[in-house]
Amino acid sequence: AKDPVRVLVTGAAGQIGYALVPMIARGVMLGPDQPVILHMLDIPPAAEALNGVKMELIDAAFPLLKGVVATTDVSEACAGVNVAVMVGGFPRKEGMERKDVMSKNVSIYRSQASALEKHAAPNCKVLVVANPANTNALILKEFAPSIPECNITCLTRLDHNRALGQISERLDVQVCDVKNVIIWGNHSSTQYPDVTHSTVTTKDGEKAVPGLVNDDEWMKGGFIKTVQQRGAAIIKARKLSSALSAASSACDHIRDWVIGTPEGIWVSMGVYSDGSYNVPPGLIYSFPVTCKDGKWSIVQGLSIDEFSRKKMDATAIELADEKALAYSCLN
Ligand code: NAX
Repeated sequence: AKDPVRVLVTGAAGQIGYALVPMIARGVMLGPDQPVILHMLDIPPAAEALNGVKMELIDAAFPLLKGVVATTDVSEACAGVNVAVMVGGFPRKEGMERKDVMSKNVSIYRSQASALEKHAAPNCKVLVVANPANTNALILKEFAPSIPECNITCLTRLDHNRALGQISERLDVQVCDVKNVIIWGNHSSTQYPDVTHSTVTTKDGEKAVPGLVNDDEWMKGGFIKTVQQRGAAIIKARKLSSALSAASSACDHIRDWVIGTPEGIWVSMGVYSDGSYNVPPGLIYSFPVTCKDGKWSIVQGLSIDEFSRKKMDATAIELADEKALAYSCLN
């Protein structure tokens, strides 16, 4: 039998946490033969609720679940973890300035970076979900210099999956037959969902999505907007933000990273830019990646048209601006 993998979920008493921990305990994230030990962190006001989640995990009698740590102590939460999913953060409340929210999250991600650096297993893989996801991941990277930068990522897989979903609905094809959409940039409304290179598997082979859709106005307008604004649409409908889709996408992100992407398929991940596609280095930016042997690499050589270039640059500018704001909160 395999040794258990320790998976940290921060903000585990929250909405996404409640959807995510049972998925992890069922093997959705790391596979049906991989035992796990869940480490759940939340803050003291949520300690009782967190303990309730622990009780439910015990009650569900998951065969793969070999232990549960539920704590409000960051060091204890990070001890020996192999995977860290950072869902905890400070939400934007009505009337709050952008800078105030940033400042709260910078201080959270700064201290959790140090705790991971000190206590996590070497080679721990980190996924930041909490918003502003890209910039929280960047702060985490800056304050955990001993964690290899390739181990620090943020979630744009939900946006990626939303794009697959929209194409599938539009073309009335199975979502599993749609592939290779791209989310470029920030997990925010400036993200650029790009279908230029995506294809659909049909009985007559692979067909390019732009040709099948054959509606430039939709691809450059309605489609992009729907994906960008999907989070807001969910809030409007549910009076709560996306949770099950976020949790499921976080599992997809880690699973593909650890186990590898299928041949011929790429996915979107927020990773530290190396300057590929002329995206400024020093930002956590969402790129198309393939994964193998536990490592991601950016898909190279895709053609970028003028429309795409503009969108990719605009979201990079927003990220540079967020980075500057985050740094201004450090003093
Ligand atoms: P909730 O408010 O339900 O849960 C957040 C939890 O984090 C709470 O239990 C809170 O007590 C805890 N928390 C706060 N500060 C903490 C700290 N310092 N250490 C540990 N835990 C702490 O929010 P939820 O709906 O679960 O969303 C969580 C985060 O995901 C938010 O920042 C949200 O904006 C972000 N999202 C990111 C998405 C993505 O695709 N990257 C999509 C979904 C979601 O909107």
